[in-house]
Amino acid sequence: MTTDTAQAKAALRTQRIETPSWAYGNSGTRFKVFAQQGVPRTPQEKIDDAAQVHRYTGIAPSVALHIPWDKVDDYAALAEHARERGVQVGTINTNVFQDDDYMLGSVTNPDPAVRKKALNHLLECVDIMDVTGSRDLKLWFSDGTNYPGQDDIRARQDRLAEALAAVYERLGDDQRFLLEYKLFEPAFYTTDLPDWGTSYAHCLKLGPKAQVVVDTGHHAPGTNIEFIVAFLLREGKLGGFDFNSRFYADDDLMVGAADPFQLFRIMHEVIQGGGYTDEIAFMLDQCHNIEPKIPGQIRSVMNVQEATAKALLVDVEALRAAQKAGDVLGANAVFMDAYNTDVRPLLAELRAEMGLAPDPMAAYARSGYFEKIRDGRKDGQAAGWGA
Ligand code: LRH
Ligand code: MN
Ligand code: MN
Repeated sequence: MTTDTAQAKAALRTQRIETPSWAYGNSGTRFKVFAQQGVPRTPQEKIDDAAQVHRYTGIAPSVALHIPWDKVDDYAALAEHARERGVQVGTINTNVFQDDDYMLGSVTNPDPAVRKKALNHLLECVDIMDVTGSRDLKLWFSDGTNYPGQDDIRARQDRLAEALAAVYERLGDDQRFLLEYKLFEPAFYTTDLPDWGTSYAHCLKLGPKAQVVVDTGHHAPGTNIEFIVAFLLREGKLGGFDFNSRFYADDDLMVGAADPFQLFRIMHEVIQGGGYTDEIAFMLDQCHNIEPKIPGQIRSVMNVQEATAKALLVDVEALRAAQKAGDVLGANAVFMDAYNTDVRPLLAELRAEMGLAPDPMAAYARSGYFEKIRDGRKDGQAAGWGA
């Protein structure tokens, strides 16, 4: 390993990972939501919990909101609350999937009144961004059909394009939207934005403020996600990630839990493709159904950090030389060498240099914060996924 660890550490100091407000609230599957002790009762308390993740990792300084799950009367005050806790409000996530009106779709619904309602919500979310100072609007649509013949596939694309153009128009100079795709669920026959190519085509037509976001749980099993990342970065169309991991479908498990090697391969493409910058939003999109939530987020942030550290340790010079020489096994060995490096001592050292405890999980456990919220938040249960 000839790569300078000081260089890797300097790069790791600049890393920023955004945690999602909904990870802190109760969540579950469609079979059962298991309520946990001490979960936040308000958006403010979700931000308080997110601030704990930043406090112990040092690299999670913003929290994404989901509207209306995090609806408040005064977003300026909410942003101020975040600043007081040492974090910022980040991406604003839209929600046009939890209203009876959206049974047959939101912006692609055959009924123009429903389309209008959905579009109004998206535009209201941009109003919120103006107040919170958020740069990114995340758009995910549950739109699609369950049965062949149910609706016109091309007409739905037209309706989608029309709504996206209206949102694009509304964006300020320093704002962008990130367009998310997902293979299936809740629609099972067609999904109106099923893959990166569809998202890319819509974004390309609109311009630079429309970018694709890759949710790592939204692909068919076996999909080569790092190829998608490499391609989108090359085209200047990768806006960010929703990180999580999956064994089967959109499992929303902790990133790096199911397949840490995949996460390493993705981070390798990010770094080599020039995507290790603030221009790319590195977000978590997860639920902690059976594990405690704040430690679940801390562990996830650490998993991304570990994969990043390994990717930063790839001896790129040796890799390029082997690739150029057609040395298949040599190139693969350089790659695997970095992946197989135990970066935990390096990260512990980095944290000490940053004035943090070397083991964020242990430091949080010792802090007494959980006992405080368990005892203090007794009168109510927070809105989270499915609220
Ligand atoms: C959809 C999704 C999208 C939503 C979030 C709660 O599966 O990934 O990003 O906003 O889950
Ligand atoms: Mn997502
Ligand atoms: Mn998802």
